[in-house]
Amino acid sequence: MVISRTNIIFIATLVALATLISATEYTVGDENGWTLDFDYQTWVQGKHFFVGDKLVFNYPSGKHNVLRVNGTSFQQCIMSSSNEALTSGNDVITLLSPGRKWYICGVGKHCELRNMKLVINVESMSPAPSPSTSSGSSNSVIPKTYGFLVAFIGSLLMFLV
Ligand SMILES: [Cu+2]
Repeated sequence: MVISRTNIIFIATLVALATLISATEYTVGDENGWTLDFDYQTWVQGKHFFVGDKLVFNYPSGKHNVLRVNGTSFQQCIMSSSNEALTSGNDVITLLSPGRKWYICGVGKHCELRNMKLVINVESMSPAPSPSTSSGSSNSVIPKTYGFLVAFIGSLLMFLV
């Protein structure tokens, strides 16, 4: 069987689109952003983070920063020189591997005294899209729309290439 260039492009497009759609972007603290005295422990509750998802830290540049640390540093709010700080004020972190991830603010005593610390658990795989058992839920509509879109763009490309 000969795999044509068209087929490869078609499949690659589908894979790229599927990846794009399945990745979720989480704005840490939602509209509050990355700030003082916010309860990030509660914010994390009920959320499921998967490899490929993104964390967005929003804050006024210069007021805070974002450090990825290990569990011990997280508990004690220790910043070692090896920790590279993100400082743009719109820092996007893509979750590349499963497991626990710890983030703190390295400015002043924001971690120790003002609760600027976030711990999440990244899961390795997205759950398989389940057929809409929850009837009436608006969530089930979106994947179907995207699925149609992917199929449409895919077939369009097949004709064009
Ligand atoms: Cu801070």
